[in-house]
Amino acid sequence: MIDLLEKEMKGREIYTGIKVFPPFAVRIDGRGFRRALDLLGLEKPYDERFARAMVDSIEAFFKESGLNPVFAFTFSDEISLFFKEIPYNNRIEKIDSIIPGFISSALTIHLKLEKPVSFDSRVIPLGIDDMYRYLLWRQSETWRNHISSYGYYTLRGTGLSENEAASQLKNMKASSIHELVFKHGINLAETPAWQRCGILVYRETQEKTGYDPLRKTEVKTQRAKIKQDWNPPIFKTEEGQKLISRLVS
Ligand SMILES: Nc1nc2c(ncn2[C@@H]2O[C@H](COP(=O)(O)OP(=O)(O)O)[C@@H](O)[C@H]2O)c(=O)[nH]1
Ligand SMILES: [Mg+2]
Repeated sequence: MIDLLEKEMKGREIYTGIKVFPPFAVRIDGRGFRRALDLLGLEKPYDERFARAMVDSIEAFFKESGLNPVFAFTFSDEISLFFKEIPYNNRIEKIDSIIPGFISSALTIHLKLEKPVSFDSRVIPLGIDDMYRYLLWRQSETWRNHISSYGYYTLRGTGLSENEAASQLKNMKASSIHELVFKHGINLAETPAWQRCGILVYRETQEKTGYDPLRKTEVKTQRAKIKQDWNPPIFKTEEGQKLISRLVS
């Protein structure tokens, strides 16, 4: 009886067979973070403590999740992680639940939150070459987000309501937002690089020289370290292209 029931119920788990062919990216985005972060009294539009908590959560993912992303890119409340391989038989259900679950938990710890948070998650199949183009897209979104969020909070600061600021912003060109923000004392070309270009996280192997007391010689060892790059190149430049092709290969 129970066996039959189990068989029938297992049969209802109809999405378990959906899989992705690597390589792929996973993008997660904080759910309702506008309100959630408002409650924390974070600096607007960018708060370094929040960015640090996001990046430290990614670093914890590299070190402690048992999964092996090639690298990750983050700005605002979103994270893209890139994979060439993943356990769980490449099952979408597993990927889309474990990754946002891990990051929600890590972020809760790092920000010492008192209310729960969540992330949505999607899987994006990408060829190796598409990874670069995907990154170009997310970095241009980083730049657009940077301009519009400074514009938005500058307009709010002049006394406009949320709706007024949002609708006025919609009708403004990037160059007039630059001008407006500049009049209020902020040069958008000189804000911290991570706000303009995002943050990369990846594994880096470092050569370390140690001393072997038995053989009485110097020895070189490879050590993997997680690197947080808060000043990544603009990906569409030659330098950026080189870095990304090194990371994906
Ligand atoms: N105060 C503050 N808010 C941030 C920061 N980074 C992201 N956010 C908020 O997170 C939101 C992310 O946008 P989106 O995902 O579209 O909105 P959501 O649906 O509210 O998560 C932004 O609108 C900001 O309000 C930060 O560094 N400081
Ligand atoms: Mg969000």
